Amino acid sequence: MTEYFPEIKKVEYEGNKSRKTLSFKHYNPEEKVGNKSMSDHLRFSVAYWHSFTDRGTDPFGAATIQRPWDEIENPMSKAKERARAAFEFMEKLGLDYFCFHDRDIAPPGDSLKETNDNLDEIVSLFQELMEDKDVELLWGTANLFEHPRYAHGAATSPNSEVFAYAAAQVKKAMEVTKRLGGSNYVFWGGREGYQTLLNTDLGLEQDNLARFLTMAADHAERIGFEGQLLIEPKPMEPTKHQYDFDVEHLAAFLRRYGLERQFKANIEANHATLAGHDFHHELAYARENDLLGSVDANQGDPMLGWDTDQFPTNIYGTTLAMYEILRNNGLAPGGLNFDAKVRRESFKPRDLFAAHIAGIDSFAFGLKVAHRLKEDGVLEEFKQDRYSSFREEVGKKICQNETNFDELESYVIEHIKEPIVLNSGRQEELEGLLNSYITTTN
Ligand code: XLS
Ligand code: NI
Ligand code: NI
Repeated sequence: MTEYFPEIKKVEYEGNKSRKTLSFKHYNPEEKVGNKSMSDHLRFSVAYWHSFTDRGTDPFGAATIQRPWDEIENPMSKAKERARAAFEFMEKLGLDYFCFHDRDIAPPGDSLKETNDNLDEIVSLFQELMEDKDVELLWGTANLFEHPRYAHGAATSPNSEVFAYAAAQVKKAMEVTKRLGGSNYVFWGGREGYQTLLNTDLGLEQDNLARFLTMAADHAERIGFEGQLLIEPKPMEPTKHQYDFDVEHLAAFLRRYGLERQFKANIEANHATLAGHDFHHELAYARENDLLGSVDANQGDPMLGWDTDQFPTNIYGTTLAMYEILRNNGLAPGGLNFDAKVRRESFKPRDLFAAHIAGIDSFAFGLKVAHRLKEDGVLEEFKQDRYSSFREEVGKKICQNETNFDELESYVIEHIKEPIVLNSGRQEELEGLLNSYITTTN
């Protein structure tokens, strides 16, 4: 059997004293953190598009990425070799899951029928490889943004034939996701939005998006797909304004169209920052709204204003993310998908391994810190105390919806002595405390 990455051996856990770059310092899959193993907490997944299909082009430059299947000309043979190499990669890293778009894994044909046949052939190979390498599918999705037919959008295109084509494409993508035993199915509406309101019927586009998602949920039920349906918010890029701007917009949209029970959110760190939030905010907001389904784990560059999709290495960020995820009782059936790509200057296969190792270790480290923080209960205790006035007297009445403005006015006149005494927010003290948890050896 061909070995595609002979220079890389199986990546092992060596502990945090090791300086061997291609080893895990923190991720020890079987090690228990609380009552679950690290691999059960983290459910890491590789993103097929960035890691195996992307070529490292940018608006100014050609492909730079070097991969063992580069020289193969025939598109189907190339797709097969790429798949075999991808599964070797996952096995060597001990990754349990992967995610894909329909068009990442198989080349398009001249008609939808031919395209679907190509997809089916590759999916059969995936079935074999998944069994052989013990890897599962976290989620599948359809690429509804690359082909020129989607220039004006897919479900929100002004052209009804494009809507129909997108529906047919999603139908097939859901069916192959089911065939591969996918735990989730994702909708990311990169072109579901607008560039200018001068040419856009906002009301019809939003209604059509809801119609599309309703049909998709119905289809999932009809074919017996039991996975979780996820929508991935992103405020912009490629479209100027995208309808699933952030979790809050998504929550309002789902409730407006009665879809809140069928869908959850797939939250991407770099999309949160593009929306002017931090990752922590989006996770917390989703958790509070019972929408936290899965995570696209990456990070942006604070100096650059776009979706740079870098591997997550900021341990402060991964700690806070894992804190929210633990408070959510984990992500399953969702997981942590590395929707991240190596820089185009990091073009060797070794870079792809090193990038995943850095991301995996950053989240494993964050998990361990977050677990201690949660067990000790320091932040939650502080919050309990901060809001304690809502558990007694007038505060209790407010929370039990048992008062009104008239009564509150009388309460102020009769009982409140000014100035009202406030407690300090103690932000810096808490930040120092968080740092002390991060710097305590894991
Ligand atoms: C793009 C998105 C995309 C989705 C899947 O910014 O992150 O990669 O995750 O279509
Ligand atoms: Ni993503
Ligand atoms: Ni993204």
